[in-house]
Amino acid sequence: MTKYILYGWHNCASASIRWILAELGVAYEYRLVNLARGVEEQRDPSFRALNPKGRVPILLIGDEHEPLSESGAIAFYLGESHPDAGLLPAVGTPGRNKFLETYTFVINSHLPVMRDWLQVIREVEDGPLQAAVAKGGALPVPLASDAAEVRGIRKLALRRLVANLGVLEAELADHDYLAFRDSPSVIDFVFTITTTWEPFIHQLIANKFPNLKAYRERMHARPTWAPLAIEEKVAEDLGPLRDWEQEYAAFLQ
Ligand SMILES: N[C@@H](CCC(=O)N[C@@H](CS)C(=O)NCC(=O)O)C(=O)O
Repeated sequence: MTKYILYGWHNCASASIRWILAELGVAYEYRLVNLARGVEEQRDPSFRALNPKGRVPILLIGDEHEPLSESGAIAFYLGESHPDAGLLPAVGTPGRNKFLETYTFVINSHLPVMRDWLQVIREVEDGPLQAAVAKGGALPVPLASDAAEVRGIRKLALRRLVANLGVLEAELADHDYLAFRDSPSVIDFVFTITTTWEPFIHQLIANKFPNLKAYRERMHARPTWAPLAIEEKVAEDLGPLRDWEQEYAAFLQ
């Protein structure tokens, strides 16, 4: 019997959970929630009953189908529930505290900045988020009301992103994986997925952060990555900057 059911959508926070499940070699049922503009299954009341925040991923656990949302919580839960895989140092073992430090940094500092950058991109593509919110009364909360504010948020997000990546770059100076480890932990999968969300971020890493670039390649060389990348429709091509991104090109230097 399948112990887990995962709700997700292509190349987003749920992909890190799929990657961890693949690493664990655990069978699960996967249910796609179509987040595409105009479909937006995340607004459906039956989905909201599982996660009132209206977001993926959600993991249903065990025969009771207990729902757990938040990629950080799910990754931690899976690491702890499958100790033999060594993807999360147990309480009282070496490296546990450093793991918690980096884990919290990625969840607390890196993920919200990625969200700010991506959310304003969506705002540019869709028009003001207020309209999207009015449509469904749903998250995401409106971020910006005019173009100047959008630019300000993007620039602040990029400054914070560069600072955050600098912290992780330093961690990788003497170690192959985050949290000063020589083997992967759950946070490596949570972080690495974020580097495929947006070509500009990938480009930032390729240009400015050699340790992170090598680390990203190391993570993508894992046998579990290639099949997942195909299923998640991840584009590896760096591609040229889009017109509106030119304004931020200085951050890539
Ligand atoms: N903090 C949450 C964020 C999850 C999240 O934002 N998921 C996005 C897809 S990557 C989503 O469901 N978006 C739907 C929406 O915002 O309406 C986590 O890490 O799980």
